[in-house]
Amino acid sequence: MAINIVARCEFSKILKRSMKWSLILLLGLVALAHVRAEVEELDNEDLLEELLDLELDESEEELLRQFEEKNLNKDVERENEIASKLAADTNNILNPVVEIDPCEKMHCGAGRVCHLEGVTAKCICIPECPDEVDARRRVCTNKNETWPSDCSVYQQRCLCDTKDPGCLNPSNTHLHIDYYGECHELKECTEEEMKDFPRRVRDWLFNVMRDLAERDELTEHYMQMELEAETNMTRRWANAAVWKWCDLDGDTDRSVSRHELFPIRAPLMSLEHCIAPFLESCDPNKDHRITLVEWGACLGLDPSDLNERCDDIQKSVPHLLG
Ligand SMILES: [Ca+2]
Ligand SMILES: [Ca+2]
Repeated sequence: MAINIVARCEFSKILKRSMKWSLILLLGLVALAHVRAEVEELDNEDLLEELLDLELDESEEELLRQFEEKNLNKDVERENEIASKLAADTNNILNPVVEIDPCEKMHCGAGRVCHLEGVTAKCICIPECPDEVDARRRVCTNKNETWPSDCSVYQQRCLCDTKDPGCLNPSNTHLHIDYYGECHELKECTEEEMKDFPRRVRDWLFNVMRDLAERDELTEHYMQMELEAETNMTRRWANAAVWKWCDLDGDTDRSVSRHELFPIRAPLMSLEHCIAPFLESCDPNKDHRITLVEWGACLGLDPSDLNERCDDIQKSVPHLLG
C-alpha cells in the first residue's frame, strides 16, 4: 500500500514534470511562432533561456502573461491600425475631400472674371461680353460715346488698365458709364421743372421704399421705418429720404459721394432730364459729398426731421438711436 502510494506520488511528480515541460515547450512554440517576425526586437535569446530554465517553475504563469501581453499588445496595435484605417475610410465617405474652387471666393470687380492658372486663381479682363441686340442695354459714357453694354465699357477699362492690345485708347482707363441708354442731347431742365422736382423725387423715393417693403426686400430696420412712413404723414418723406441716403452710402462714411450716386443717377438720366442738375444742387458746398442735411435740404425737408437711422448704426451702436 505504502509502495503503491510512493509509486503514485512518483508517477504524479513525473506527470507533473512532464506536463510542465509540455507546457513550456508549447509556450515556446507559440512564442516562437508569434515572435518570428520580430525576433531581433524581442530579445529572443533571453526568452528561450527563460523557457528552458527549470528553475523558473514559479514564473511559468508570469511568463505566460508576458507572452499574452505581448500578443495582446500586438493584437491591440493591429486592431487600432484596422480601426483607424476603417475610421479614415468612413470619414472619407462621409466627408469626402471636396475640391474647393479657388475662384469661388474671388471677387474680380466689373469687367473682370476669375480665371484659373493651374491652381492659382487670377482676375482677368472678361474675354467676351454677351452680344447685346437690345438698344436699351446701350450705355452712354463720360466721353459721350455710346457703347453696346455696361459689360463692354468695363471690359474696355480693364483692357486699358492691364495695357492689353485690346485697349482702344489709353484714356479709357477712366472710362465710366454716365447713364444708361444711347447718348443723346439731354433736354434742359427748366426753372419751373426744377422747382417741382424735389417733390417728385420725394414721392418717387417713398414709392420705391413701399414697393420694396411689399416685396419683402427691406431689412427689418427699414421695414419698421417704412411702416412708420405709412402711418405717420410727417415721417413719410423723411423716412424715405433717410433710407435712400443710407442705402446710397455704400461705404457707410456718412456721406454720399458722386460715385455713390451712380445707382440713382445713371438709370434716371435718360428718363428724368432734371436728375443731374437736381443732384448737383444737393451738394451746395461742392465738396463732392452729400451729407444727410444737404440731402434733406435739396429734397425740401426740415433737418430736424432727419435722424441718421442707417441700419448699420442700429446693428453696431444701438445706443445712438435714441
Ligand atoms: Ca459714402
Ligand atoms: Ca457737400
